[in-house]
Amino acid sequence: MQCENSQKLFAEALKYIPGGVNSPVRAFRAVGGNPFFVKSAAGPRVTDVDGNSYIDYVGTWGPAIHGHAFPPIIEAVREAAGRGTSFGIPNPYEVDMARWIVEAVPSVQKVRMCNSGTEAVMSAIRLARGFTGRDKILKFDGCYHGHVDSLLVKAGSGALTFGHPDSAGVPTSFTQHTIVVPYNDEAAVRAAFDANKGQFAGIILEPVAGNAGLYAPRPDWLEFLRKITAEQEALLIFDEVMTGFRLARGGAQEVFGITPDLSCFGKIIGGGLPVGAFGGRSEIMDCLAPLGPVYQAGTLSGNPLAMAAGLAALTRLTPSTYVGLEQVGAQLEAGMKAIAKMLSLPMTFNRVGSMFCGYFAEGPIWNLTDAMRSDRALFARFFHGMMEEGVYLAPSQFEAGFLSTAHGPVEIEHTLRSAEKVLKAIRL
Ligand code: HOZ
Repeated sequence: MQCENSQKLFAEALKYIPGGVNSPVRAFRAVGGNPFFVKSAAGPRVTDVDGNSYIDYVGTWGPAIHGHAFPPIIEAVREAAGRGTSFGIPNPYEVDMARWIVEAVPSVQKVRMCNSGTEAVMSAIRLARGFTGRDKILKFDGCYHGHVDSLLVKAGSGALTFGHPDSAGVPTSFTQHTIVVPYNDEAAVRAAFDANKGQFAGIILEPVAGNAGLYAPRPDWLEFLRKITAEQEALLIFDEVMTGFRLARGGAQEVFGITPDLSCFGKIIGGGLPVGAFGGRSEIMDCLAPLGPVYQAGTLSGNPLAMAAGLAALTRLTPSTYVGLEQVGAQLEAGMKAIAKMLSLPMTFNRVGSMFCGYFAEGPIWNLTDAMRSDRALFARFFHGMMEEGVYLAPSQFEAGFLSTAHGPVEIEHTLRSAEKVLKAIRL
């Protein structure tokens, strides 16, 4: 495989950018080697600056639900850009976006736009504290909610991949109000509430945990969290930055039938442009400035390009989108499980709709401790073997894979053929 141009760019990037990347998850340090540089992307594929083309399961870490360079998004951005790229004054797209989200997600009566998932979560936490007058937040190990200071405690994603789940640079006093317990563990949540009576502003979680690989909520887990937060007058905050509009039009909360108090969004709602949003019941959202005392702001919030791109993406999501994604996901899952069985490989393939992760470990995998059992050296060999076959997975065991409407039977068959070949070659 030719990689001269990518290597040259990476050497240059290393001179000016820490680690050569603008977000750690793009680095290949957990699997070895160097990242490639993208020249272009279309549909289910990315093409690098050396001309190698890959079926892409990163999907820009979630936003690309329609595949890359989706024509309606490109057109919408072009049209919006022609009228100006930012105003710092309200624009009509913001109203359309807010209405669209409120109509799609019944728990959201009002929504505020911001510029990233991190900002959405940071703001939702501040709002929960302002609304309840309490400081403590309960989170789960392996869940990642962006690089918010107070939530970089036993965090997933790059923080976990690169061995810093509790980031340096965050004063202990910033995290003293963050209590962390294992995902899918009711007893631990009960004990945390008992030990901190009347002090929790809320619980924040990914309703499907997608930042330590992927694990689903156990049956009744989300119902339990809804019940205990209501009893304890704490808020239930769903981080749907990944799952929102991906698992269903109304996100994971629609799939599992739960009504959170606050929800955080990002990724898909920006159509690939920088975006975030958080929303919930009016009585909570109206605590935000300028109506209330909780301050939150942003020069580029509601940016017309991001709103136009996001609306182009959201308005193309139909019931058949999710039926199609489920079919493709089921084909991938069945194929991967059959290969593991045929090769007697200890492998667990977790999938919820169009999000998935294969662990090199016996299942079930319900939390971070389970996920940590995966053979990461084997994953690294699998990752590079798949790249050789023209399939790009996230360069870490602790990330979810994403399917798009542009992935079809052709891509899945190629992926399965490649996986069988690579696994046969590297199996222990
Ligand atoms: N949630 C994404 C990965 N788990 C974030 C991507 C990034 O950190 O760049």
